[in-house]
Amino acid sequence: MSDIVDVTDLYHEFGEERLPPGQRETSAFPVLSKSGTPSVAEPDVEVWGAVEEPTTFSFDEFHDLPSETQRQDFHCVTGWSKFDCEFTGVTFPTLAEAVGVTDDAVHVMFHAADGYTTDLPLEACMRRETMLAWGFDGEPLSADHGGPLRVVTPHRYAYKGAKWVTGVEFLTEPERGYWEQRGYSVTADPWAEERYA
Ligand SMILES: Nc1nc2c(c(=O)[nH]1)N[C@H]1C(S)=C(S)[C@@H](COP(=O)(O)O)O[C@H]1N2
Ligand SMILES: [Mo]
Repeated sequence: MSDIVDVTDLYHEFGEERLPPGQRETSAFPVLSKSGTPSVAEPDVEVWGAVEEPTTFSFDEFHDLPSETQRQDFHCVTGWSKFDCEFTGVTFPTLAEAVGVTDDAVHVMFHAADGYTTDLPLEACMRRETMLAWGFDGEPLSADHGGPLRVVTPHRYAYKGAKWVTGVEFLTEPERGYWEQRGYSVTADPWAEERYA
């Protein structure tokens, strides 16, 4: 894998240290799922809402969009951070460009095969490091970590990254996802320790 885009320095925008406050670094990659690993073969990715071209991508069509590999950090709200993860996939701005986001879009809801949802303001998504990833460290992303396709958000706590993602909904009004309805932060900036709302 050549030409890895290193975004591990993005913390400069948010804080002093690469490791956000209250986090400890781990080399392991724990699995956190609300209800186990669903069996997902090759999901369609449906994109709808405030877009010019609502589109359902087959996994192959999605895979054919322009993609890249990034070196990223991963921060779980329960207190662990894993540095230097290599994720391969489609950046959120690339997806947004493909469907044509309309001017009234302000928020995004991600939908997943296990019923999980998570929401973010549009501007937190429209960043290169928000990716829909199918590869991890040069291999297909494993099922436990959200394979075939998951979202990663290295600038936000990792609950913003829906595993087994099946849908991206552009919203004209904010709505709350699974953990956000249960008291977790909508914005979820790790350097501001935005864990709870
Ligand atoms: N579909 C789905 N995505 C999910 C979750 C989940 O339960 N279901 N858990 C979230 C949480 S709380 C975290 S910390 C990360 C964990 O990703 P990992 O299991 O690859 O470490 O996935 C997030 N995405
Ligand atoms: Mo989490």
